[in-house]
Amino acid sequence: MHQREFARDDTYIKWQLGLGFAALFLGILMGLFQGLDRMGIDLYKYVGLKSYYQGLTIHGVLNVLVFTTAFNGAFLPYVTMRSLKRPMAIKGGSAIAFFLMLVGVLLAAWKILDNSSTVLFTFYPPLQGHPLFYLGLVLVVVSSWVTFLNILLTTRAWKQDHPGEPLPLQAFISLVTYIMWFIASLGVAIEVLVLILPWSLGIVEKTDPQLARTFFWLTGHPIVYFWLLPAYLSWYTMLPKQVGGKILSDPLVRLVFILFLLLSTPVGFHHQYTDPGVPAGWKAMHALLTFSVFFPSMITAYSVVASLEIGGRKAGGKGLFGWIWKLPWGDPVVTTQLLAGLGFFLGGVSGLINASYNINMVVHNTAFVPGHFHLTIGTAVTLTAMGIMYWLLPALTGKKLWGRGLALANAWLWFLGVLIFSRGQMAGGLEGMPRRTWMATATYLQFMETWDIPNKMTAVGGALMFLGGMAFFAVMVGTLFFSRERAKVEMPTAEAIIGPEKGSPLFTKRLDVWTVVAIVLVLIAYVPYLVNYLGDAAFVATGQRVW
Ligand code: HEM
Ligand SMILES: [Cu+2]
Repeated sequence: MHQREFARDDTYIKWQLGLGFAALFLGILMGLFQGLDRMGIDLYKYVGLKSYYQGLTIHGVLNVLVFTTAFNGAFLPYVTMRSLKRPMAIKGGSAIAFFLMLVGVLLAAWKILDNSSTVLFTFYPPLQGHPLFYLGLVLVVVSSWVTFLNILLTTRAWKQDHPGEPLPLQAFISLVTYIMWFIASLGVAIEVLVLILPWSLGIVEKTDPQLARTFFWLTGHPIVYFWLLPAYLSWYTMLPKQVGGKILSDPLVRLVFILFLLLSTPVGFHHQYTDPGVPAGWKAMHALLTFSVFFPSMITAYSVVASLEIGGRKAGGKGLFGWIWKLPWGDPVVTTQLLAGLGFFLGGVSGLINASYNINMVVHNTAFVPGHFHLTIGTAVTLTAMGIMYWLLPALTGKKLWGRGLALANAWLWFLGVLIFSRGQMAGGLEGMPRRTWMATATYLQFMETWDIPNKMTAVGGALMFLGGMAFFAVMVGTLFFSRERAKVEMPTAEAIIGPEKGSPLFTKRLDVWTVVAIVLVLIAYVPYLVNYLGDAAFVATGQRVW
C-alpha cells in the first residue's frame, strides 16, 4: 500500500545494496587468493597486484568496512520504513547517503589499487596511506551518519503522530543500532581527522601510534556490533515468522538491544592487551565489560532458539531435538540463517578465548584470530545478509527468487567451508602461526611442519566458502536478469507472545536516557586514561610505506 511512497528511497536502497555486494564480491575473491597462498599458489601476479598485503587491504576494507556499512545503510532504512509505514523523513537523504558512500568507496579503492595505501583495514600508523584513502573512508562513515540522522528523524516523526505508543520493535532495533554506531564511530573520526589526515597530508610530520590505536579500537570493537545487530534483528524479528514461530518477549528484545547500546563501546582495550602504555587496570576493566557484553548474546541465543522451537513443534516436531528437523530447511532464507547462527555459536565461544586477559597472550596476533572472526563477521553476519537478500531482492524487484538449489548450496558450502577454514586457522594459531603473513614467501615455512595441515585446511575451507559465495552471486544475477515469474514478497515481521502492549516497560521507551548513560560509560572507560596518557604521548612516528 505504501510502495509508491517508498519508491524514492527504495531506488537508492537498491543501489546501496548493489555497491555493498559488489564490494563483497571483490573482497571474497581476495579471500580465495589468501587461502590459496597457504598452499604456495600465487594468484596476485596475474591480476596486477603488487603483494599479498595489497590484496589483504582490499579484502579487509571491502568486506568489513564497505560491505557492512553499505548493507546496514540499505537494510535498516528499508526496515524502518516498512515497520513505521512511512517513507524516510529526509527527502533525498537516501540519495545523499548513497552518493557519499559511492564517492568514498571509489576514492579508497583508487588509492588501494595504485598501491599507495597498502595499510590493511586497520591502517595503524606508522603505516601511512594516501590522504585520499583516508578521506574515502571518512565519506563512508559520514554516509552512515546521514543514515543515522534519517532514521532518527523518521522515528521522531512517527512518535509525534503516535503519542505514548512504543516504537514498533524493528524500527526500535534499527534506531538503537545506529545510536550505538554513532557514538562508537566518533573514536575513528577523531583518529582520522585529528591524527592521521594531517599526518598523511604532511601538515604534521610525526604521530603517536599508540594514541591512534586507542581511538581506532574505541570504534573497532563496537563496529562488530554494528555488523551484528542487523543480523540479530533478522534472527529475532524475521526468522521466527519464516519458520512459523513467535518472538518470545518484545520487552526482552528491547532490553537486549539497550544492553548492547550500553556495553558494546567501552571495551576497546581488549584489542590492546599486549600494547605497552595501557595500564593493566584499564585492560582488566575492559576485559570485565567484554564478558558482560556476552550476556545479551546469551539471551539472544536463548530467545531465538526458543522462537525456532515454537515453529518446529508447530510443524509436528517431537522430543528434545525432533523439532529441529521440522524447520523449513528447504527454504534458503531460513537455512542460511540457521547455519549462520550455528557458526556464530562457535565464533562466540572462541571470542571468549580472545577476550580473556591471560589466554589472549597465547593467541594474540596469530591465525587463531581470523579463525574466530570468519565464524562471526565472516559467517554469522555475511551468511545472514545473504539469507536476507533471498527475500529482500524479490521484495525490491517483484521478481521471484531464481535458483533455489544454488541458494541452498550457497548456505551449505559456506558453512562447511568455514568450519574447515576456521579450524585450520585456529589450529595454526595455537601452533604459533602468525596472521597477516605472506605464507608463500615465508622462508621458515619448511621448518614449521605443524602448520602443514592447518594451512591446507585454510586453503580448502576457504575455497569452499568462495564457491558458496559464487553460488550466492549467481542467484542474485539470475534473479535480476533471468527470473521471469513475478512475486509479491513483504517484509517478514513476527508476532511476539509477550508485548508490545501500550504498557510496555517505561525503561524501553527512554532511549534518550540510555543514550546519555552509554556516552557516560564511554567517557568513564576512556577519558581518565587519555588524560593520563596525553601527558607523555610520544609523537615520534614518521610515515612508513612497507609494500
Ligand atoms: C571466501 C571467503 C573468505 C576467505 C577464503 C577468506 C580468507 C581469509 C584469510 C585466509 C585471512 C587471513 C589473512 C592473514 O591473516 O594473512 C582473512 C582475513 C580477513 N578476512 Fe577473510 N575470507 C573470506 C571472507 C571474509 C568475509 C565475508 C569477511 C567479512 C565480511 C572477511 C573478513 C576478513 C578480515 C577483516 C580479515 C583480516 C584482514 C587483516 O588482517 O587485515 N573475510 N580472510
Ligand atoms: Cu573486540
